[in-house]
Amino acid sequence: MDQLMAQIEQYKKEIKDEVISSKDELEAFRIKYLGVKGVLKSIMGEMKNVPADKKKEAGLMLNEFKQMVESYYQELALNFENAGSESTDKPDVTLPGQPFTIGTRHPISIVHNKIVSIFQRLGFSVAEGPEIEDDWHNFTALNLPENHPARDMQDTFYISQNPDWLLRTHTSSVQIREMEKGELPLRIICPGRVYRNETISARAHCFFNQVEGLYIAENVSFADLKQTLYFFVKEMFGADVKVRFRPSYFPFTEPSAEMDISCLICGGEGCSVCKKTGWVEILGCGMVHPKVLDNCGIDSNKYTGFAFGMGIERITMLTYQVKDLRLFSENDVRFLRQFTAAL
Ligand code: 2U9
Repeated sequence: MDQLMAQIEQYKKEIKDEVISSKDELEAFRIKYLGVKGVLKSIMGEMKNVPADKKKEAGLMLNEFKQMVESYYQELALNFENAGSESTDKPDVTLPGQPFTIGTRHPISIVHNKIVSIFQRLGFSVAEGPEIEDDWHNFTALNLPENHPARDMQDTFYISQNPDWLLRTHTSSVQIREMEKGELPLRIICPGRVYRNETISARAHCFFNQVEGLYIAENVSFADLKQTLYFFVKEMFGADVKVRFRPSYFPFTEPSAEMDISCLICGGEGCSVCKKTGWVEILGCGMVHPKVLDNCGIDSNKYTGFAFGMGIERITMLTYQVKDLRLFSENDVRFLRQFTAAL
Protein backbone atom coordinates (compact mmCIF):
# COMPACT_ATOMS: atom_id res chain seq x y z
CA MET A 1 0.00 0.00 0.00
CA ASP A 2 2.75 2.44 0.98
CA GLN A 3 4.66 1.42 -2.08
CA LEU A 4 1.60 2.17 -4.24
CA MET A 5 1.22 5.60 -2.63
CA ALA A 6 4.89 6.39 -3.24
CA GLN A 7 4.54 5.24 -6.86
CA ILE A 8 1.54 7.55 -7.42
CA GLU A 9 3.35 10.48 -5.83
CA GLN A 10 6.34 9.80 -8.07
CA TYR A 11 4.12 9.79 -11.21
CA LYS A 12 2.42 13.02 -10.10
CA LYS A 13 5.85 14.68 -9.95
CA GLU A 14 6.81 13.29 -13.34
CA ILE A 15 3.59 14.57 -14.92
CA LYS A 16 4.34 18.08 -13.60
CA ASP A 17 7.78 17.95 -15.24
CA GLU A 18 6.52 16.69 -18.60
CA VAL A 19 7.07 19.20 -21.43
CA ILE A 20 4.19 18.93 -23.90
CA SER A 21 4.45 21.44 -26.72
CA SER A 22 2.98 19.60 -29.68
CA LYS A 23 0.14 17.27 -30.52
CA ASP A 24 2.67 14.46 -31.00
CA GLU A 25 3.99 14.92 -27.48
CA LEU A 26 0.43 15.00 -26.16
CA GLU A 27 -0.34 11.69 -27.90
CA ALA A 28 2.82 10.16 -26.39
CA PHE A 29 1.60 11.36 -22.95
CA ARG A 30 -1.79 9.74 -23.55
CA ILE A 31 -0.24 6.43 -24.53
CA LYS A 32 2.18 6.54 -21.56
CA TYR A 33 -0.42 7.25 -18.87
CA LEU A 34 -3.84 6.36 -20.30
CA GLY A 35 -2.99 3.74 -22.94
CA VAL A 36 -3.87 0.00 -22.67
CA LYS A 37 -0.39 -0.79 -21.43
CA GLY A 38 -0.01 2.58 -19.70
CA VAL A 39 0.80 3.72 -16.18
CA LEU A 40 -2.82 3.77 -14.95
CA LYS A 41 -3.50 0.25 -16.16
CA SER A 42 -0.30 -0.99 -14.52
CA ILE A 43 -1.09 0.69 -11.15
CA MET A 44 -4.58 -0.76 -11.27
CA GLY A 45 -2.97 -4.14 -11.70
CA GLU A 46 -1.16 -3.54 -8.41
CA MET A 47 -4.54 -3.40 -6.58
CA LYS A 48 -4.60 -7.15 -6.30
CA ASN A 49 -1.56 -6.98 -4.00
CA VAL A 50 -3.18 -4.45 -1.63
CA PRO A 51 -4.50 -6.05 1.58
CA ALA A 52 -8.32 -6.23 1.80
CA ASP A 53 -8.60 -3.68 4.65
CA LYS A 54 -6.66 -1.11 2.65
CA LYS A 55 -8.37 -1.69 -0.70
CA LYS A 56 -10.99 1.03 -0.21
CA GLU A 57 -8.42 3.68 0.65
CA ALA A 58 -6.15 2.59 -2.19
CA GLY A 59 -9.11 2.58 -4.63
CA LEU A 60 -9.98 6.20 -3.69
CA MET A 61 -6.37 7.28 -4.13
CA LEU A 62 -6.10 5.53 -7.48
CA ASN A 63 -9.35 7.04 -8.67
CA GLU A 64 -8.22 10.52 -7.70
CA PHE A 65 -4.96 9.98 -9.60
CA LYS A 66 -6.86 8.68 -12.65
CA GLN A 67 -9.15 11.72 -12.68
CA MET A 68 -6.18 14.03 -12.33
CA VAL A 69 -4.37 12.45 -15.31
CA GLU A 70 -7.52 12.43 -17.47
CA SER A 71 -8.47 16.05 -16.78
CA TYR A 72 -4.86 17.16 -17.31
CA TYR A 73 -4.86 15.37 -20.68
CA GLN A 74 -8.23 16.87 -21.70
CA GLU A 75 -7.15 20.36 -20.74
CA LEU A 76 -4.02 20.07 -22.89
CA ALA A 77 -5.97 18.56 -25.78
CA LEU A 78 -8.41 21.46 -25.67
CA ASN A 79 -5.56 24.00 -25.65
CA PHE A 80 -4.05 22.45 -28.76
CA GLU A 81 -7.39 22.41 -30.50
CA ASN A 82 -7.92 26.11 -29.81
CA ALA A 83 -4.42 27.30 -30.57
CA GLY A 84 -3.40 24.75 -33.21
CA SER A 85 -0.03 23.10 -33.07
CA GLU A 86 2.84 23.98 -35.35
CA SER A 87 3.95 20.47 -36.08
CA THR A 88 0.71 18.66 -36.90
CA ASP A 89 -1.42 21.58 -37.96
CA LYS A 90 -3.82 21.23 -40.82
CA PRO A 91 -4.86 24.58 -42.37
CA ASP A 92 -7.98 25.98 -40.75
CA VAL A 93 -10.15 26.77 -43.74
CA THR A 94 -12.66 28.60 -41.54
CA LEU A 95 -10.17 31.38 -40.65
CA PRO A 96 -10.69 34.69 -42.49
CA GLY A 97 -8.25 35.20 -45.40
CA GLN A 98 -5.15 37.41 -45.22
CA PRO A 99 -6.29 40.87 -46.32
CA PHE A 100 -4.25 42.31 -49.22
CA THR A 101 -3.99 46.00 -49.97
CA ILE A 102 -5.53 47.20 -53.20
CA GLY A 103 -3.60 49.91 -54.98
CA THR A 104 -4.86 53.20 -56.38
CA ARG A 105 -4.22 54.89 -59.71
CA HIS A 106 -1.23 57.19 -59.78
CA PRO A 107 -2.35 60.84 -60.22
CA ILE A 108 -0.19 61.08 -63.36
CA SER A 109 -2.03 58.05 -64.79
CA ILE A 110 -5.43 59.57 -63.95
CA VAL A 111 -4.58 62.80 -65.78
CA HIS A 112 -2.83 60.94 -68.61
CA ASN A 113 -5.96 58.82 -69.17
CA LYS A 114 -8.22 61.87 -69.11
CA ILE A 115 -6.08 63.76 -71.65
CA VAL A 116 -5.87 60.72 -73.93
CA SER A 117 -9.63 60.08 -73.80
CA ILE A 118 -10.47 63.71 -74.67
CA PHE A 119 -8.28 63.60 -77.79
CA GLN A 120 -9.54 60.14 -78.73
CA ARG A 121 -13.05 61.59 -78.86
CA LEU A 122 -11.71 64.07 -81.44
CA GLY A 123 -10.41 61.22 -83.60
CA PHE A 124 -6.77 61.20 -82.45
CA SER A 125 -5.16 57.79 -82.00
CA VAL A 126 -2.31 56.98 -79.62
CA ALA A 127 1.19 56.38 -80.99
CA GLU A 128 4.20 55.21 -79.00
CA GLY A 129 7.92 54.96 -79.68
CA PRO A 130 11.33 54.22 -78.12
CA GLU A 131 12.69 56.12 -75.12
CA ILE A 132 16.25 55.67 -76.42
CA GLU A 133 16.35 57.69 -79.60
CA ASP A 134 18.85 58.68 -82.27
CA ASP A 135 19.90 62.23 -83.03
CA TRP A 136 17.84 62.38 -86.25
CA HIS A 137 14.45 61.58 -84.69
CA ASN A 138 14.96 63.65 -81.55
CA PHE A 139 16.68 66.71 -83.06
CA THR A 140 17.72 66.94 -86.69
CA ALA A 141 14.38 65.99 -88.29
CA LEU A 142 12.72 68.54 -86.02
CA ASN A 143 14.69 71.39 -87.57
CA LEU A 144 17.33 71.33 -84.84
CA PRO A 145 20.56 70.65 -86.84
CA GLU A 146 23.85 70.06 -85.07
CA ASN A 147 25.24 73.17 -83.36
CA HIS A 148 21.85 74.85 -83.65
CA PRO A 149 21.57 77.07 -80.55
CA ALA A 150 18.04 75.80 -79.95
CA ARG A 151 19.53 72.45 -78.83
CA ASP A 152 20.71 74.25 -75.72
CA MET A 153 17.07 74.66 -74.74
CA GLN A 154 17.02 71.02 -73.65
CA ASP A 155 19.83 69.42 -71.72
CA THR A 156 20.24 65.93 -73.06
CA PHE A 157 21.35 62.61 -71.57
CA TYR A 158 23.58 60.88 -74.14
CA ILE A 159 24.21 57.10 -74.20
CA SER A 160 27.96 56.52 -73.75
CA GLN A 161 28.18 53.50 -76.13
CA ASN A 162 27.12 55.55 -79.16
CA PRO A 163 27.30 59.35 -79.60
CA ASP A 164 24.25 59.14 -81.87
CA TRP A 165 22.04 57.70 -79.10
CA LEU A 166 20.26 59.66 -76.37
CA LEU A 167 17.28 59.55 -74.03
CA ARG A 168 14.47 61.33 -75.86
CA THR A 169 13.94 64.88 -74.60
CA HIS A 170 10.37 65.02 -75.93
CA THR A 171 7.90 62.65 -77.60
CA SER A 172 8.16 64.62 -80.87
CA SER A 173 10.47 61.82 -82.05
CA VAL A 174 7.46 59.47 -82.05
CA GLN A 175 5.64 61.87 -84.35
CA ILE A 176 8.63 62.00 -86.70
CA ARG A 177 8.59 58.17 -86.87
CA GLU A 178 4.85 58.21 -87.64
CA MET A 179 5.29 60.88 -90.34
CA GLU A 180 8.08 58.85 -91.95
CA LYS A 181 5.60 56.01 -92.49
CA GLY A 182 3.96 58.32 -95.06
CA GLU A 183 0.32 57.48 -94.28
CA LEU A 184 -1.72 60.69 -94.45
CA PRO A 185 -3.82 62.26 -93.08
CA LEU A 186 -2.26 61.75 -89.67
CA ARG A 187 -4.00 62.51 -86.38
CA ILE A 188 -2.07 61.21 -83.36
CA ILE A 189 -1.25 61.90 -79.75
CA CYS A 190 2.00 60.66 -78.28
CA PRO A 191 2.08 60.27 -74.51
CA GLY A 192 5.24 59.07 -72.81
CA ARG A 193 8.18 59.59 -70.51
CA VAL A 194 10.93 61.99 -71.52
CA TYR A 195 14.32 62.83 -70.01
CA ARG A 196 16.21 66.07 -69.43
CA ASN A 197 19.43 66.67 -67.58
CA GLU A 198 18.12 69.11 -64.98
CA THR A 199 18.92 69.71 -61.35
CA ILE A 200 16.10 68.10 -59.38
CA SER A 201 13.89 70.52 -57.45
CA ALA A 202 10.21 71.10 -56.62
CA ARG A 203 9.70 72.41 -60.19
CA ALA A 204 12.08 70.27 -62.28
CA HIS A 205 13.04 66.61 -62.55
CA CYS A 206 15.37 64.58 -64.78
CA PHE A 207 12.35 62.76 -66.22
CA PHE A 208 8.71 63.66 -66.71
CA ASN A 209 5.72 62.75 -68.87
CA GLN A 210 4.43 64.52 -71.94
CA VAL A 211 1.51 64.32 -74.27
CA GLU A 212 2.21 65.73 -77.71
CA GLY A 213 -0.31 65.91 -80.53
CA LEU A 214 -0.05 66.16 -84.31
CA TYR A 215 -2.61 66.63 -87.06
CA ILE A 216 -1.46 66.67 -90.67
CA ALA A 217 -3.83 66.84 -93.63
CA GLU A 218 -4.67 69.20 -96.49
CA ASN A 219 -5.84 72.67 -95.41
CA VAL A 220 -5.18 72.30 -91.69
CA SER A 221 -5.10 75.83 -90.26
CA PHE A 222 -4.22 77.69 -87.08
CA ALA A 223 -7.99 78.03 -86.52
CA ASP A 224 -8.21 74.19 -86.37
CA LEU A 225 -5.42 74.21 -83.79
CA LYS A 226 -7.17 76.82 -81.65
CA GLN A 227 -10.55 75.07 -81.83
CA THR A 228 -9.01 71.68 -80.92
CA LEU A 229 -7.21 73.14 -77.93
CA TYR A 230 -10.28 75.14 -76.79
CA PHE A 231 -12.25 71.90 -76.76
CA PHE A 232 -9.49 70.12 -74.84
CA VAL A 233 -9.24 72.82 -72.18
CA LYS A 234 -13.02 73.03 -71.58
CA GLU A 235 -13.26 69.23 -71.28
CA MET A 236 -10.22 69.07 -69.02
CA PHE A 237 -10.80 72.02 -66.71
CA GLY A 238 -14.50 72.90 -67.10
CA ALA A 239 -16.61 75.26 -69.22
CA ASP A 240 -15.76 78.40 -67.21
CA VAL A 241 -12.04 78.37 -67.86
CA LYS A 242 -10.69 81.19 -70.03
CA VAL A 243 -7.95 80.74 -72.62
CA ARG A 244 -5.34 82.99 -74.20
CA PHE A 245 -2.58 82.43 -76.78
CA ARG A 246 0.79 84.21 -76.64
CA PRO A 247 3.22 84.24 -79.57
CA SER A 248 6.30 82.10 -78.92
CA TYR A 249 9.19 80.37 -80.67
CA PHE A 250 9.92 76.66 -81.26
CA PRO A 251 12.26 75.47 -84.06
CA PHE A 252 9.75 72.80 -85.15
CA THR A 253 6.66 75.03 -85.48
CA GLU A 254 5.98 78.30 -87.32
CA PRO A 255 4.09 80.28 -86.21
CA SER A 256 4.35 79.12 -82.59
CA ALA A 257 2.33 79.97 -79.50
CA GLU A 258 1.96 79.19 -75.85
CA MET A 259 -1.46 78.73 -74.35
CA ASP A 260 -2.47 79.98 -70.90
CA ILE A 261 -5.65 79.25 -68.96
CA SER A 262 -7.25 81.43 -66.30
CA CYS A 263 -5.90 80.42 -62.90
CA LEU A 264 -7.91 77.50 -61.46
CA ILE A 265 -7.09 78.54 -57.91
CA CYS A 266 -8.13 82.22 -57.88
CA GLY A 267 -10.28 82.25 -61.05
CA GLY A 268 -8.14 85.07 -62.50
CA GLU A 269 -8.02 87.37 -59.47
CA GLY A 270 -4.31 86.74 -58.89
CA CYS A 271 -2.69 84.41 -56.34
CA SER A 272 0.64 82.70 -55.59
CA VAL A 273 0.00 79.84 -58.08
CA CYS A 274 -0.43 82.27 -61.03
CA LYS A 275 2.15 84.67 -59.56
CA LYS A 276 -0.56 87.33 -59.32
CA THR A 277 -1.09 87.35 -63.13
CA GLY A 278 -4.41 85.45 -63.15
CA TRP A 279 -3.01 83.14 -65.91
CA VAL A 280 -1.07 79.86 -65.94
CA GLU A 281 0.78 78.42 -68.91
CA ILE A 282 -0.29 74.89 -69.82
CA LEU A 283 1.11 74.04 -73.27
CA GLY A 284 3.07 75.04 -76.35
CA CYS A 285 1.81 74.68 -79.91
CA GLY A 286 2.09 75.85 -83.49
CA MET A 287 1.86 74.99 -87.18
CA VAL A 288 4.36 72.27 -88.12
CA HIS A 289 7.40 73.90 -89.74
CA PRO A 290 7.52 73.15 -93.52
CA LYS A 291 11.12 71.96 -93.11
CA VAL A 292 9.94 69.29 -90.64
CA LEU A 293 7.34 68.06 -93.15
CA ASP A 294 9.98 67.95 -95.91
CA ASN A 295 12.44 66.11 -93.61
CA CYS A 296 9.85 63.34 -93.27
CA GLY A 297 9.08 63.16 -97.00
CA ILE A 298 5.75 65.02 -96.75
CA ASP A 299 4.99 67.56 -99.48
CA SER A 300 4.80 70.86 -97.57
CA ASN A 301 3.10 72.56 -100.54
CA LYS A 302 0.19 70.13 -100.30
CA TYR A 303 -0.03 69.38 -96.60
CA THR A 304 -0.09 71.49 -93.47
CA GLY A 305 -0.39 70.48 -89.86
CA PHE A 306 -0.53 71.63 -86.28
CA ALA A 307 1.28 70.27 -83.25
CA PHE A 308 1.16 70.83 -79.51
CA GLY A 309 2.93 69.57 -76.42
CA MET A 310 2.23 69.61 -72.71
CA GLY A 311 3.79 68.22 -69.54
CA ILE A 312 1.43 65.83 -67.71
CA GLU A 313 3.03 66.63 -64.34
CA ARG A 314 2.27 70.31 -64.84
CA ILE A 315 -1.40 69.63 -65.66
CA THR A 316 -1.63 67.26 -62.67
CA MET A 317 -0.09 69.84 -60.32
CA LEU A 318 -2.66 72.40 -61.47
CA THR A 319 -5.56 69.93 -61.23
CA TYR A 320 -4.75 68.68 -57.72
CA GLN A 321 -2.78 71.67 -56.41
CA VAL A 322 0.37 69.63 -55.87
CA LYS A 323 3.24 71.99 -55.03
CA ASP A 324 6.26 69.65 -55.41
CA LEU A 325 7.03 67.61 -58.55
CA ARG A 326 9.17 65.14 -56.59
CA LEU A 327 6.08 63.73 -54.86
CA PHE A 328 5.09 62.02 -58.13
CA SER A 329 8.16 59.76 -58.17
CA GLU A 330 8.73 59.16 -54.44
CA ASN A 331 5.94 56.56 -54.36
CA ASP A 332 4.82 57.42 -50.84
CA VAL A 333 1.45 55.68 -50.58
CA ARG A 334 0.17 58.36 -48.16
CA PHE A 335 0.47 60.81 -51.07
CA LEU A 336 -0.69 58.43 -53.80
CA ARG A 337 -3.82 57.23 -51.96
CA GLN A 338 -5.35 60.72 -51.99
CA PHE A 339 -6.33 60.88 -55.65
CA THR A 340 -8.70 58.03 -56.35
CA ALA A 341 -10.78 55.31 -54.82
CA ALA A 342 -9.37 51.77 -54.90
CA LEU A 343 -9.06 50.32 -58.39
C1 2U9 B 1 6.45 67.50 -84.75
C2 2U9 B 1 6.32 68.83 -85.04
C3 2U9 B 1 6.05 69.73 -84.05
C4 2U9 B 1 5.29 69.84 -80.51
C5 2U9 B 1 5.29 71.06 -79.66
C6 2U9 B 1 5.57 72.35 -77.89
C7 2U9 B 1 5.24 73.27 -78.82
C8 2U9 B 1 5.88 72.67 -76.49
C9 2U9 B 1 6.51 71.84 -74.37
C10 2U9 B 1 5.36 71.92 -73.46
C11 2U9 B 1 5.83 71.71 -72.06
C12 2U9 B 1 7.31 70.69 -73.91
O1 2U9 B 1 6.64 69.34 -71.84
S1 2U9 B 1 7.09 70.58 -72.19
O2 2U9 B 1 8.26 71.08 -71.60
N1 2U9 B 1 6.15 71.64 -75.74
O3 2U9 B 1 5.88 73.79 -76.09
N2 2U9 B 1 5.61 71.08 -78.37
S2 2U9 B 1 4.96 72.52 -80.27
O4 2U9 B 1 5.65 70.22 -81.79
C13 2U9 B 1 5.90 69.31 -82.75
C14 2U9 B 1 6.03 67.98 -82.44
C15 2U9 B 1 6.30 67.08 -83.45
C16 2U9 B 1 6.76 66.51 -85.81
